[in-house]
Amino acid sequence: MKLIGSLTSPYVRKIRVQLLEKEIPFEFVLEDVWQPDTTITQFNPLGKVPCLVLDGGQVLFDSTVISGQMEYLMPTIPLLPSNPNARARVRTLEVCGQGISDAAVAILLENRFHEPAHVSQAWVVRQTQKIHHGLAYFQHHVANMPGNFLTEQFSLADVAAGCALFYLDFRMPDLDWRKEYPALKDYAERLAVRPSFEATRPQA
Ligand SMILES: N[C@@H](CCC(=O)N[C@@H](CS)C(=O)NCC(=O)O)C(=O)O
Repeated sequence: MKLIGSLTSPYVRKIRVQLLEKEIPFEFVLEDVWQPDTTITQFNPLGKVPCLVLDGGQVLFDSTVISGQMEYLMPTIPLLPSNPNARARVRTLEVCGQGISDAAVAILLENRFHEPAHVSQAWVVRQTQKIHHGLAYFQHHVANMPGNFLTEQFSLADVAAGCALFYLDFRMPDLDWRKEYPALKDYAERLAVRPSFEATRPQA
């Protein structure tokens, strides 16, 4: 099985963390989708990573599709509960993590593709609000959970949340989210020491 991605993408990291947590071996193939000679569209017509090439040759893209299919194909060390309601709760939290990453990426690209004078502040504010609302939602869940995670046990929700929180550290350090969301600070410390997160820290 081959995972195509970059060392900085929060979406790629989500799949790397998931596969490490599940102890599934995979080949990691680096691809810079921003280079003109990228061949990524051979795998994903949308030109995005992650893409997962299964041993039989089938290609999956979009990290949420990949994460769900990995749980289905490799049910040992599950990161999703079997109860349908509990499962939907975890997947909704996973998408919240995804959305925080989406908002941070949208801000990054707004700044990357515009001269400073043409950056839309209204757009940046809108995306920043999504980040804050997502963080508040996570904080609410962590604060109401007697264990250490967003739900009863470590799951895809925590994988996505960790990838989003650490992506904010990496790309938006000035946001300083730990000050405003102290319960998430402790939560992130618990996630950061997991070998799966340690092994996948983003590198510029
Ligand atoms: N919803 C997608 C988002 C993937 C995504 O946006 N990946 C970025 C890397 S961080 C990318 O490849 N961007 C290239 C582009 O937008 O053209 C997922 O969850 O996999």
